[in-house]
Amino acid sequence: MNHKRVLRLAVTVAATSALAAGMTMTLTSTASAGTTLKASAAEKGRYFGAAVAGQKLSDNTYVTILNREFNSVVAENDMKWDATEPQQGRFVYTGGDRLVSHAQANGQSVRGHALLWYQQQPGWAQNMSGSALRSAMINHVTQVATHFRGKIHSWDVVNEAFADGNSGARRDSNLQRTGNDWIEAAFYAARAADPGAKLCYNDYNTDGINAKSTGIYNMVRDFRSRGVPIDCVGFQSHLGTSLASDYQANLQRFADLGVDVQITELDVMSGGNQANIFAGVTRACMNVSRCTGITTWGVRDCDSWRGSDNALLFECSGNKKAAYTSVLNALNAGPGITPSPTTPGPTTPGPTTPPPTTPPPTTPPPGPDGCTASVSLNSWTGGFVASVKVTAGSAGTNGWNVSVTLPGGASVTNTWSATASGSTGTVRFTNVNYNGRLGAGQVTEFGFQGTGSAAGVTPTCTAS
Ligand code: 9MR
Repeated sequence: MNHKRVLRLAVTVAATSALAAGMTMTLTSTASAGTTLKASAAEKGRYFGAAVAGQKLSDNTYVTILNREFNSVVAENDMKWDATEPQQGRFVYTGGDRLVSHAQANGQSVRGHALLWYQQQPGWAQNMSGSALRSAMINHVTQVATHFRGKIHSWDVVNEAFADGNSGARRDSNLQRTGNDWIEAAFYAARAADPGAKLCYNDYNTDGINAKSTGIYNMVRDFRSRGVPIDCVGFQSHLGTSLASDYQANLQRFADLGVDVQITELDVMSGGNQANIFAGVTRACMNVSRCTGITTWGVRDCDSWRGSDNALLFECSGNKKAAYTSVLNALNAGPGITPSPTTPGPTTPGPTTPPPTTPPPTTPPPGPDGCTASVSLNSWTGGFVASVKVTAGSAGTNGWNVSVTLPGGASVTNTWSATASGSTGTVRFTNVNYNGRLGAGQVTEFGFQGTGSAAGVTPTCTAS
């Protein structure tokens, strides 16, 4: 993304310190006793995290602060598509695994960032389009989420898919051009690969109620109403010299949709307001019971992608800044929460497919009655999205196919987590390589989108 750099305000250190000191006095009477960011956040049922650049893990000053202050980490770059699949089908997990090991050794949870993004794609993906890109992208989500299965607290499944400005629309990208349903297809694939991870949509310039955040809000509301497995929304919060007055109200309206919210990439332009803005963001999170954690995008000013903005909580020397104190005080003053389970969407829960690397223990024999299928439709004038649930019978499946006979005039335009043969009349959907093998009674889901009407369709499942 291209953030506009705002001119840094010249403000004396004394003025910044005075602000922080004032805040300390106001809040001490109600403050709890946490003395590190992670302890104070944990007392209130939240995490406090930092983005970690792999090469910094050999810097002692950096690692000392990271382990003392933060109980969550996210890879600044190491889990992105260009890092994890530099050539199609060749997966590299060195950087991501190193961060996960560091986190496990130091009691930190891990955010995954980011399965799909229009930036930092490997060259081969940048050059792809259409159904080839759609399969490659779903395979990427499946493979990476499967590799890190059980180790990730929350995944940024899709990053920065909405346009800046007043349109409230999706951003144009090669991913978007594979069909508007690419985001939900990614969430279904991520859920199937790692059912235990919270699945988030993440974006920037969403720091208040504006056209972009409203576009995202409408997507999340739609996903929740149709049972698309989304659990959380990340607000990056790369901030300038002011904080929108409706920052908290914006978090709250998303939380009211039944998703968790998280501040995922916080950094703030230095200057007179820095400490206040950091505190304002922290207070907003504390005041929203579904705001489960805050991550700063780096540790020290000199670790930040924002270079001379001095946008973080620690000086390069490791000293705590006034902004650090203001965040700590806001954490200590805030109300606590007991993290609640994600409210399931009102329609279908997420699919519970076992990961592709774990086949059922025995090879089930084929049988004509080996599976059943049911469909849930979301229809509008002229189109529909169908979510199909496949349930294996008592013998399990090696593979499956589902036939659907569409009414005249209806046509399939997109399919995810299955391969379609035909697009009109009787359309046959066959499992893809990672969801064909199901143990007895196990369930997987696939979906398709179409034009026309699919009212009344009855899917028939055959196991192989
Ligand atoms: O901090 C990251 C920087 O090291 C990379 O060069 C850059 C590549 O585009 O991405 C930065 O992180 C971005 C994050 O992945 C998504 N939101 C915006 C972040 C800052 O650009």
